[in-house]
This record gives sequence, C-alpha cells and structure tokens, in this order.
Amino acid sequence: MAKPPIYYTTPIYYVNDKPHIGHAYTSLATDVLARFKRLDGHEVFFLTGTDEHGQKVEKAAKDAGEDPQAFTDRVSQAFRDLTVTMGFSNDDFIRTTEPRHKAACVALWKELAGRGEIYLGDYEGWYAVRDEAFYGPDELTERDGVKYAPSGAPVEWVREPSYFFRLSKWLPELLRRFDLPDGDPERIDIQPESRRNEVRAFVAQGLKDFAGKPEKLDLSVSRTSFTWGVKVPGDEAHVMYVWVDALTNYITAAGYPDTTNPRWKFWPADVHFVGKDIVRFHTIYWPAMLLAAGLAPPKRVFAHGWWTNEGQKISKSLGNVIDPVSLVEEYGLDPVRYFLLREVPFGQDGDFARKALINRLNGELADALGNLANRTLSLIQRNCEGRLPAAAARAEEDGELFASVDTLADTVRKQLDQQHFHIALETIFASVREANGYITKMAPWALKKTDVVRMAAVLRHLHTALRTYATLLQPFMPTTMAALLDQLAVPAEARDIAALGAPMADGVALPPPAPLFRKIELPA
Ligand code: ME8
Repeated sequence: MAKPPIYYTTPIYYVNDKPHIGHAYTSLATDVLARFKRLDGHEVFFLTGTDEHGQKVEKAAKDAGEDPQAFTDRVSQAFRDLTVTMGFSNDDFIRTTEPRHKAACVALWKELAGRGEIYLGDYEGWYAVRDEAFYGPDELTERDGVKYAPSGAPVEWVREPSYFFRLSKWLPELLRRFDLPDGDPERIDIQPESRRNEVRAFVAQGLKDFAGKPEKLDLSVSRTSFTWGVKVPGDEAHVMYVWVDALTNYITAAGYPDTTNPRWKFWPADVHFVGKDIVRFHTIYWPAMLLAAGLAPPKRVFAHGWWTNEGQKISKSLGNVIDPVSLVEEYGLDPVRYFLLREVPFGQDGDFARKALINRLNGELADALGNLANRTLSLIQRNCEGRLPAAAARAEEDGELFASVDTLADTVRKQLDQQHFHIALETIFASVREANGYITKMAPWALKKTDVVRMAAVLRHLHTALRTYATLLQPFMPTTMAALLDQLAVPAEARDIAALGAPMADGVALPPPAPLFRKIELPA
C-alpha cells in the first residue's frame, strides 16, 4: 500500500531583519523530518518562506530608505540563501508578496465573507498619528493628562473601521477538537503537552470571561492605518491583518483555491513547526479560520522552545545574535545541524554554548562515530583485501549489538513521529557506543592471527551496524552520511530505510576510508 503524502511547514519569517539561528533551527527540524519521511517512502511537501506585509515590514523598509517591494526582495533573498547554506530540502519557498498568494488571500476572504464569517465593525484603541500605530494601555505613560507611546509620540483614543472574523463562534469547536483522543482524524494536536494545556486554558478562560459578549472574542482582521498588505476585496480602504495574510500561505502553496491542483492532496498539514511565540496564531486563529471556510485544520502544531546565547537572551540590542552562516563556516554544516537537534529536547528552551558544540563534535561525532567507521573500514582494507566480508551467521556474543541495530529504524521512526529529535539521536548514539564496545571486546585485529573466519564475521557485522547508523543519520547530516555510505560502498538506490532489510552483496570493493569529522580544540 502506498504511504500517505505528508506536508510539513515552517513559519514564514518576517523580512524586517536578516535570518538568525532561531530561524535556522525551526527550519532545520522541519528539514530533518521531511528528509526522514522521504527516506521512509513517503511523498513529502516541505514549505518555508517569508512574511512580507504589514506595518512592521513597511516601517523597516522606510527606515532603510527603500521601497517596500525592493526591500522585501532583498531581505527575502537572505532567507532563501539560508536554505542553501543550511542544506534545507524545501520543495517550495513562498513569499507573501507573490500574486499566487494574494489571490489565495482574496479567495479565502471571499469564502469567509460569503459564509457570513466576517463583518464590518469598529476597532478601538490608543493611536499615535506620528507612528501610525495602535498601542495597548499598558504600553503607555502619562504626563500632564496626555498619554504617550513608548516612542514618545502622543496617543489619542480612536475608532477605526475594521472587519472582524467571528472567532467566538468557533472556539467551542476548537476545544472539542483539542480534547479528541490521539488518532481521531478531527483532533487538532498541539505539542508539547504543556503548550496544549496553555492554549486550552486560554480559550476556556476567554469563553468564560466573555460569555455574554462573544463579539469581544472576535478578531479584527483588517486595518486602514497603513497600506502595505493585501487589499480587502470590495473595500480597498482596508488591508488584511498581516496574520490572516501570513497564515494563508500554508494553503496558497498547496494550490488554494484550486483544489484540483495536484498539491492539494497534501492539505491538511501534518505538522506546522513553530516557535512558542506564535502558538496562539497557529492553534486558535488559523484552525478557526479554516473551519469557518469549510476547510480541514492542521493535524498538529509543534511549538519548540527558545534559544539563548551563552545564557543570554538573543537580541539585536545586546549584539549577540548568532549568525548561522558564520557558525557553519566555523564548525561545518553537519556538526551544527547535529548539535542543534541533539543538545536540547525539542520543545524546551535551550542555551547555545560553543563549548557544548565542540564537546559533542569531538566526543560523539569524531570519537564515537568517526573512529568506529575508521577502525572498521581500515581493518577491512588491510585484512580483507578491501572487500566486504561475506554475510555471516550471528554468534551469541553478537546478540547485544544486533538487539539495538535490528530495531533501530523502527524505534527512530516512532521517536521522530513525535518530533523527539534529541531522543532519536540519543538512541542511535547509544547503539554506536554499543558497537564501539563490541569492536574493543571482539578485537578483530587480534583475531587475524587466531581465527580469520570469525574476524571476517565481526567486521561484516560492524559494517551492517555502520550502514544502519549512516542510513538513519542521513536526515540529520546529509553530506557526511553520504560520504560514509560511499565508504561503506552502499549503492545509491539502497540508502533508504526499506533497503536496510536487504543485506549487501558479499565481496564488493570498498574505497579506502577517510576521516569523516575534524576535531576542534576547545578554547582555553
Ligand atoms: O513570527 N529561538 O516571524 P519571525 C528559537 N512572520 N526560535 C526562534 C528564535 C529563538 N531565539 N527566534 C526566532 C513571525 N525563532 C511571523 C510568522 S507564520 C504564518 C508567520 C523562530 O521572523 C521561531 O520559529 O518573527 C519563531 O516562531 C519564528 O522564528 C518567528 O519568526
């Protein structure tokens, strides 16, 4: 039976600033899962892109003295370049200023309006004319009876006409779907569990607080105070609220509104990967809008945690923004990819410490995996004429190694289905350690003099273990694992997960091994 198609997305990033490690992180997790699922026989659609409308971007363009379109073209390209630097395998890169996206926004708006899900009302708030911006009451300071915005601009109470989306109507349905059991096709799954509880409590509280005034829970979805956005169909004084525009990207790329588009089969998304800062948009506004338009909501939203830099909050003003490009230049792409997903449980906050990166690179990649490969392959070169020893029966003392190797693919698949990247890596490296113990204990170099048949069998078993590790680690470290699979002489068409079930041909020639990882000295 064909495996179901899979759709994974990253957030689309604001183009008000250049990409940093946080952006690279979300997309990396998405990339690893997309690669894994392709290796496992699924057709995958992996989407990323940039969010280019709204006041924030308009202001950034103005500050840079550039026309907004020219500005977004430039910054968006930096995010596109990052996909190359980081080795992302995205199938599409969407920009919200593209015609296909504006058309999808207009179509979704018309659908919602046609169904009576959008109505015209007034948006009220504290407005600073100088800044063209609304401010919340707790952002303001007061002097001599006049209220001021954080920028120093005076604010006044204004009412702006605005369209509203009947969010209130859909909240009970969202709660019902959050609570459905695992496996129910209507369930909206929010992960990790702590985030699910937070969102659930937030929705329930809103429904309680505004029981008699549902309109208070509705969402303002248009603005008249700026113009850099998608115009509301039929009322061009309004542009769509940037989040309505942004969230729609996920269906634009799947072909919406053309549901005969071959990509439509990917909808609904299997996982929207997001940072914890934008959970509510993805778990409340977005599913509600989709339900209101008669479309299926995403199956899962996974919100990962926040990176700090050597213990400090990452911020432009602190000048400690981590540039993924220089990181990759310094340590190499694959060690960086490995570290980001190995160091911190996905879903929790984590700290980026160079020392930790170097320790993992040296200890786990170079020493544990790199040496295992090097020792095994050098012995095959020297003692077996560089040819893969014949498949051999397993002895009792091979049992422990194979207990982990034989089950590794299934175990890792289950872990990755829960987005437990760090646990999957931990499991693979536990087996790598097991294999290092095995080679030491079996001492094939000594067997050369006493039992060449057993020596060949041990080396063949190690080759099988290494092939398994390299295959399963491809999504995490594509380039290095391709090199290892080359050294193991695994044919290109036998590098997927299903191929692990078929042993390699005896006697194939193996190229001479070369080091996979370069060790780095710890700074004093
Ligand atoms: O919110 N640690 O875009 P954005 C971990 N355009 N992840 C981080 C991070 C950090 N310190 N900083 C940023 C937007 N991120 C909207 C999204 S989606 C329809 C619209 C990551 O450029 C994390 O994924 O502010 C976070 O959710 C995202 O960047 C925010 O990117």
